[in-house]
Amino acid sequence: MRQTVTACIAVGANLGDARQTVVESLHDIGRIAGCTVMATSRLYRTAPWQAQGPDFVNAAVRIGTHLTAPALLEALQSLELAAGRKRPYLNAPRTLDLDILLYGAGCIDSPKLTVPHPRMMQRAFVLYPLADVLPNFVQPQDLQRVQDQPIHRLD
Ligand code: PH2
Ligand code: MG
Ligand code: MG
Repeated sequence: MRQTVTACIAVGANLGDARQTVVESLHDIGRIAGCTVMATSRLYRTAPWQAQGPDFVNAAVRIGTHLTAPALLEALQSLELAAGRKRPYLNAPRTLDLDILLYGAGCIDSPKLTVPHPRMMQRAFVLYPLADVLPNFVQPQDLQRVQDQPIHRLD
């Protein structure tokens, strides 16, 4: 069997019952064959960042997975589709967004997938949930750099 890789996924939604969809997606990720959820973050309400529409609910999950990064991406996109995800324009409001932030120590630069996620260090809505599931990765100065971006814990 392939070795287990630790991966972190950002979860976001700002259409429909965003909180419910995010919570369900955390369970759904654990049901993907070859994925085991190791930690889930708290939930956060966040202001849209370079995007339109209502506030988001954001979270993050750390998994152990036997899947390759492209296979993991495909499985996550299936969950987005099942949640009714449409892509009418860039950063449009969405029922569910699942982004691979980290895939082990891997660096991937393909047309479909860039890992580590290229904008993750600029976004409070990524860094606060990520700090919950991978505390040694996010430094206090990383959080300080994004402190002007509104973010509130939901639970
Ligand atoms: N996702 C984006 C763009 N902007 N803003 C917030 N608050 N939360 C998101 O998940 C988000 C965003 C692109 O995926
Ligand atoms: Mg995204
Ligand atoms: Mg995405």
